[in-house]
Amino acid sequence: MVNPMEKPLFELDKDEFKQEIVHHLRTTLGTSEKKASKQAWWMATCATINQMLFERLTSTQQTHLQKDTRAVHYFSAEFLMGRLTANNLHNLGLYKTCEEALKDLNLELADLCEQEPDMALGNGGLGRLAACFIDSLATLGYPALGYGLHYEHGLFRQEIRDGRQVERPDSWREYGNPWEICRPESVQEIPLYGYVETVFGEDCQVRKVWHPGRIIKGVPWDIPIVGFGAQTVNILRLWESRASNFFDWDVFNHGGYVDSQKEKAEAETISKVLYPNDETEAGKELRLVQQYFFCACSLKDIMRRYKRTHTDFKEFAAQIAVQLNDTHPTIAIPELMRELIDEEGLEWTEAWNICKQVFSYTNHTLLPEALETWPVYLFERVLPRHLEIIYEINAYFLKNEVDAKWPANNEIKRKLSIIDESNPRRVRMANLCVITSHKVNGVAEIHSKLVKEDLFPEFNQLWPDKFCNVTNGVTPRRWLLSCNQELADLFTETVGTEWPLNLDALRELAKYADDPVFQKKFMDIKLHNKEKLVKVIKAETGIDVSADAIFDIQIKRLHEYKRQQLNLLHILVLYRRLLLNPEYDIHPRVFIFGSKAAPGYRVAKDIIYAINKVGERINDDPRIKGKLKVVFMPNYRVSLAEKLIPAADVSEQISTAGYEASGTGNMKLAMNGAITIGTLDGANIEIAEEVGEDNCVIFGLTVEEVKELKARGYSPWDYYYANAEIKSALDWLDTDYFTPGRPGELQSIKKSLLDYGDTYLTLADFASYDEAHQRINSLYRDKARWAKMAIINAASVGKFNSDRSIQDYVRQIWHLDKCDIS
Ligand code: GL9
Repeated sequence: MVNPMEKPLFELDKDEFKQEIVHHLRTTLGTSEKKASKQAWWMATCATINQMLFERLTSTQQTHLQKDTRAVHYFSAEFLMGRLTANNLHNLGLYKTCEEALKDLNLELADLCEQEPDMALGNGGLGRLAACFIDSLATLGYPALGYGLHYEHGLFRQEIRDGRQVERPDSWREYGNPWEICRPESVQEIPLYGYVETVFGEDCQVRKVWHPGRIIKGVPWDIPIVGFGAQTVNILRLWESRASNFFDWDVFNHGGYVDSQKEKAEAETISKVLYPNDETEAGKELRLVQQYFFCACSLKDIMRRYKRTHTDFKEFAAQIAVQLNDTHPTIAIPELMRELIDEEGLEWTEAWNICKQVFSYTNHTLLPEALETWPVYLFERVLPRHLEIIYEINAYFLKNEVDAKWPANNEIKRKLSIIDESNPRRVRMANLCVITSHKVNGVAEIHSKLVKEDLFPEFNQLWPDKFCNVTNGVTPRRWLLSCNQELADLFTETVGTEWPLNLDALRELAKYADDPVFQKKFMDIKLHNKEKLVKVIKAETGIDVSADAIFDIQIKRLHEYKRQQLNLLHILVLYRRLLLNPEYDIHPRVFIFGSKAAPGYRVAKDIIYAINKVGERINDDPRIKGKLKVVFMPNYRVSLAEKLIPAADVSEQISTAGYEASGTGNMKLAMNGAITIGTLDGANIEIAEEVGEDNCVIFGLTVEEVKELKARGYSPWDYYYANAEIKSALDWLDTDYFTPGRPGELQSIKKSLLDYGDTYLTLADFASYDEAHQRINSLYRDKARWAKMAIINAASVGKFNSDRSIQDYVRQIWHLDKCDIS
């Protein structure tokens, strides 16, 4: 069916599209129709798409320059883009044209799209949020640039061997990537290491001169970001590190060819790999160097652009907004100070005033282990001049702000200081962010409240207007239009073509929530998506599952606070019930997991192992007659999420209240008609408000109750002894029932839940979680009731469009104007 929302934006019809693809196959790829591999056909298709993309890219960049627009610069160590082919086609309005052109060539577009490796330059929610945000910025027509790192290897590929996670390198650009453009004309040189000299000028002024020990070259790669409707094409600029020619020649001329190669390898290490840690600070020198490298390149790039139309810095803050995506790019603050003072000759106060207006900071987590701090000695060695600047900012802040408000209060000073005075002394990046930024936002209502009240209460007293909330969102173009085309077509038929831009338009669907004809259409699509997933599961894991079962999905990074172990414990209890009572009445259920663990996070990896081992036993047990299946999908990533989400009946959002800042998978699943089983945490709270408490299943302790229980003194043993099912399930893990001949292999999970105190209150929430699952079971059996809930979910999540998030940022923080592209 031709999608009626697709207005042809370019006068390229099917036959011309076809000709262009063949043309590129021959001239760009150097092959022929007879010999071409699928990969070559995919590349030729991308080259054709690029023809149209580049035209728009050029006109956008020219217009922004001509109109001298204010722009936001989104600084992020991660951009989890996934695949771009289908998305670019949808946003250009050319998906169906391309699909038909390829059909004429006996090719399937969807099949060619599978050739594209994911661009996995991020760990999880934080990186994917950045990707959704740059899509929305382009869609809404705001001048914006994404700035980040061009990692040669993105997040590791996960293999499962005998149930265990094994990390393999990801090589997303091994055979070239058609979406990136190298820009050698905008290369930057970045200093590192060395020492600082104090110089007294003729005017008796003291100047600081940094003599770096090394210079690294930063090479920019641009990824065009097409907005939906393709008016604006912005860029994502990613920096790759190389050895600077200057240093190479020096060593080379002294006969040091081998040394020069070493230098080259060292320089290239900087952008080699993405750190795979999610919500934990790595604390490694290379990580600090990565952060500095991309921030310094980006700021120099901003300066270069600014200077095309300005001769002084009076307009700088009016033209430039920089958003710091978490503390990872904090080093941009002292770097801009250094540029303005040391390189451009501004006065300290002048530079500081500019920084305060330019920067704003998004906090993404309250977990203490995620708050970045760097040892002072490391800073001193890698970035000596920046340390001096930080000391100066700190002294100024403690004297003029802290001492003015709390005179002679050393305790508060110690707490708010950028320097943590313990041994070794450390630089607190979050404090530097809060002190400098004009706005600090959390990512969901509850999270923003906790940022103010629990994380930064004194800063909030100092500057109450600084703190605000911007609830996260996701782009409905990727997470509905592109990944669930049948449902998208049904929505377009029902409410018209506007919903990918104005997701609130889906509210109309609620009118049909009780209509049996519409319910059937909706649920038939869900069934079809489940049938497609059944095949993927079989191909990836060899496990047979039935599309008639409830597909219950938990997909997210593995972390104890996200509580995959709670899901597992419940599966064990269900399994036991079925063994004890073969008549135990439940609707068949498939529990599906997708998750990567940080390579150094032992318990997380043990949980993956346990899920796989418990799954093997359950899936092979004829006694339970297929009522229960457990599937662990290897290598969870964006492109796999696009297959799982449209097929989900139940969305597991079960973090301990107060720990998940927002979550964004929760939004994508609800958008595709899954019912949330969730705690009152992060954006779950706002989702429940939007869809109504009748249309989701809420359980567990609230933030307040979690705090109270912890204050009272929580003992997991109480629950272990009081609840016989919990006890039996946990004791089972000590046996060799799931790991025949190797007892004790699953012990660490029981230990973490009992001996180590169950930090995330898994056992405390178990009974409530179990009861919630029984509600799910009975709701599902009422087919009409379930269909109605699913429809209302899809109809009610307009708020979680990332376009709305971006409008909130614009209104509260960036103050940008839209720019029409002629
Ligand atoms: C996270 C939070 O944990 C999520 O709850 C939130 O939705 C996202 C986006 O705001 O940010 N913070 C964080 O460090 N990660 C998140 O997912 N982890 C990474 O992706 C590295």
